[in-house]
Amino acid sequence: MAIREILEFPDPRLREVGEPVTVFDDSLRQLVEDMAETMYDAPGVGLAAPQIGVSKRIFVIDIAGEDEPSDLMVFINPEILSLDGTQQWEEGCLSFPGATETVKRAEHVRVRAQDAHGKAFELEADGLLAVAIQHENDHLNGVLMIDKLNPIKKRLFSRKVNQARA
Ligand code: GNR
Ligand code: NI
Repeated sequence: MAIREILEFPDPRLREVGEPVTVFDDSLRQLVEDMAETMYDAPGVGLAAPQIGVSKRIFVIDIAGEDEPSDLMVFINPEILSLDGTQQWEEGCLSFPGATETVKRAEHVRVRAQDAHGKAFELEADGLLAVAIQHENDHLNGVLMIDKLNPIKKRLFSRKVNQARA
């Protein structure tokens, strides 16, 4: 187990499109464990492999509250099957530390993915879980939350990111 360094915007590795996972072996499961440990340490509700410099189609999510037992979800080679409705959520991203902004996304998502053993599953989500799935899936395509903002919010968000760094 190891905590990995989280890359920050504008690291160009955050813009790469992740490669599908083809081998489900112990080294993959070690990588997933490192991702979970890094996410819990941050702490964050999700983490995508490109955020630790691994250009693969893998993300982890845990939206359990502070007083709830942890509930790690692992998504490998995810495919979004459907998106419905809209919702706005105040989002943060570990690659933009110290800043949040409201992002418009689908309210309801259906996703198919594989677990760390290669077993396929399907999931329907709404609320924060749906937001997190869309946010993490975007990372696998080199898309970041700043790309989802209109020009005014983008300006505000950039200022908050720079202030948090100063
Ligand atoms: O920790 C995180 N919080 C969060 C809050 C609202 C919507 C999405 C997220 S994901 C983020 C962690 C992260 O950067 N994942 O890529
Ligand atoms: Ni993020």
